[in-house]
Amino acid sequence: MRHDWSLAEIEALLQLPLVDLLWQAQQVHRQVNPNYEVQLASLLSVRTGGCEEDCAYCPQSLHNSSDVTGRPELELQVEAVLERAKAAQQAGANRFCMGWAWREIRDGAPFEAMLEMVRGVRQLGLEACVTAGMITNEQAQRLAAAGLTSYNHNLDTSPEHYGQIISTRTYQERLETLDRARRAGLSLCCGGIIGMGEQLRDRASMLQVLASLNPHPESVPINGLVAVEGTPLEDQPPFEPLDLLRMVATARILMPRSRVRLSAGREQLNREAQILCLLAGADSIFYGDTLLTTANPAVETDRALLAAAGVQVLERS
Ligand code: SAM
Ligand code: DTB
Ligand code: SF4
Repeated sequence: MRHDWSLAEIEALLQLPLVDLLWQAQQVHRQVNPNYEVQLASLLSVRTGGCEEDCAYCPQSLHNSSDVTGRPELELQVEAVLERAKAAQQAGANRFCMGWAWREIRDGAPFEAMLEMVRGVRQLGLEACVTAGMITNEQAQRLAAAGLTSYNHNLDTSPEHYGQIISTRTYQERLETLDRARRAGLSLCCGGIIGMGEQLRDRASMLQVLASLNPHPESVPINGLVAVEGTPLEDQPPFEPLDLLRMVATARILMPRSRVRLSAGREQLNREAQILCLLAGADSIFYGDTLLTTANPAVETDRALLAAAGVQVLERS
């Protein structure tokens, strides 16, 4: 397990002839996941929109004119959220991820409700993941005590490209949030996005920061930008599916034991591109017809995809 990958090494991996990159990644993947088990993680937006941060990709930012109104307000609806978790479990999910469009967690009734939601999801026997912005040490500890499996906080892009994407939160603050979650004993879910105008070097640089974390994040979501109308990135050209495949394969090589999650952007990948990702190292997908605010493939479509690929669904982790 290495944490000292150089930028040059990672750039070289990302630029290998595709067949060679896939072969290397497959060897690692098959060794750590011989049954090609894929974890199904369902997402629910508990608190949608109105976020103070100015993330250029995000439809939920107050700074963007994207319309995310009309979503049910679930912040204090513990029972309604747990009903959704049960439904996700019945559909086959084994991880339930909940999102809050917040800059940071603030103490108070919505946070107490979040803790209840985490307890409830864990009682169902599901893994629970929360993504809700920056946290304090005490909040991280309370989440851990409630049984939270994992805290999601993405790097999004490289330190070098970051200034083009977000101005209201620093890269260093992100790393500090990750450190607080880690010190509270939480697993980390941390990854990023491609297709935001970054160079290959930026992709390598983001992967380098991820792989330098010790231990590696237990879960690494690789997102392709969903270019949403009303965001500054609405006119970005679509990401190249094979570039997403290269990110997945390289993440698998750099972080052999991490769960590499094929995340946003699957609606822009055909079935064959997704199967290549499952072959090259992705061992999790978001499952359910919406991500937070945008569309994800239908459950039946994903069942058919997994069957066509011949992979197994992870029953219990
Ligand atoms: N507010 C919290 C935060 O930023 O940490 C949690 C929610 S935020 C929506 C979670 C992650 O979703 C972001 O860090 C980003 O990586 C991803 N994301 C958001 N909008 C996206 C988009 N349009 N395309 C791809 N990924 C996106
Ligand atoms: C992650 O890396 N991707 C998920 C999850 N973690 C929270 C979110 C994707 C959001 C895509 C845009 C939307 O649906 O709003
Ligand atoms: Fe969106 Fe999270 Fe950024 Fe808020 S902090 S704008 S919810 S990505």
